[in-house]
Amino acid sequence: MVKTEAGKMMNARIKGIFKIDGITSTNPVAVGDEVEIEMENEIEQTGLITEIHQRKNYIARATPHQNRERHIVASNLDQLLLFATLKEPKTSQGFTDRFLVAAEAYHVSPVIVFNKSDLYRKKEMQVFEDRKKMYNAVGYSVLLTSIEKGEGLDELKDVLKDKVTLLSGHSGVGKSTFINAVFPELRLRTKEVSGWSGKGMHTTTFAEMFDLPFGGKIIDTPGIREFGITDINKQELSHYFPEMRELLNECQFNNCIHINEPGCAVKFAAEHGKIAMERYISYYNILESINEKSY
Ligand SMILES: Nc1nc2c(ncn2[C@@H]2O[C@H](COP(=O)(O)OP(=O)(O)OP(=O)(O)O)[C@@H](O)[C@H]2O)c(=O)[nH]1
Ligand SMILES: [Mg+2]
Ligand SMILES: [Zn+2]
Repeated sequence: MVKTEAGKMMNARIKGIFKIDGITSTNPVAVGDEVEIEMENEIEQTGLITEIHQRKNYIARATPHQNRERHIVASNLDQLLLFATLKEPKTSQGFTDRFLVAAEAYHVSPVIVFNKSDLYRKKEMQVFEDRKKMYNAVGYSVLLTSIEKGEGLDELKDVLKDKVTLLSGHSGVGKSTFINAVFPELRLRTKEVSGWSGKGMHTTTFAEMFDLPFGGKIIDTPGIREFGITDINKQELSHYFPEMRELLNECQFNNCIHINEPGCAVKFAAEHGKIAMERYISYYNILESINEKSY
């Protein structure tokens, strides 16, 4: 579906093979792309995509089954809004950190939103406070919302104003519910509360971009279970942890991957509480998951 400069929505198809930036992906055209179209069928008002403009940036992830394939999640973004929840469902810190690494690697600034605060008891509030403190120290904004109760919504709208935002996170965290709260008239499909099982089917099945009434655009996406890192090698991973990035010059070896090397400033910082141990563990887990063979 494309939107013309005149604001008209129309169905369009792609003809031929497109290779953008010399990369192959499972989806040649992604939400957020700017394209040239020709009218293909006047009666049915359908178009033909003839050209995809150079992307300012994009976010890509490994497709779950085929590690070599990559999927462009969206393109031409200003920021990434990661929806997380600490209950129904639980978003792990490891998942959050993978997303943050992708945001850093593709130069899209991230904001973390903890939603469903109405379900948090003392224990979850403590986890929220700890994560907020940890991520703020790294330089990331962290918001707390209850879309259900309308709490934190105004603050969130301020973050979105006049920007192109990709909304992502696990299935069931409330992404579409949030968009419905901004545009009641859209009536996007969201999961029934009674049907909530903690797992199961995705409610949103394709990515879609909406113009925000107060300026800016937002892209709703289907929930994902895991964010498969792609395009990043072991050597550069620590560049995408801002708190590690600033220490890299202090490691004894310039090819240090911060695990067992002597004179490692990053490991020293983690052991002495200057870098959160939880972040260092995420770093380690991501490092282990990177398949060097593909480089
Ligand atoms: N208690 C509570 N429930 C919420 C809140 N926000 C959303 N929900 C509920 O969470 C469920 C899932 O919401 P969706 O908006 O469908 O989740 P989604 O992130 O779009 O999920 P996918 O489309 O599958 O990726 C729905 O039953 C919502 O009503 C909240 O702040 N508090
Ligand atoms: Mg949804
Ligand atoms: Zn090191």
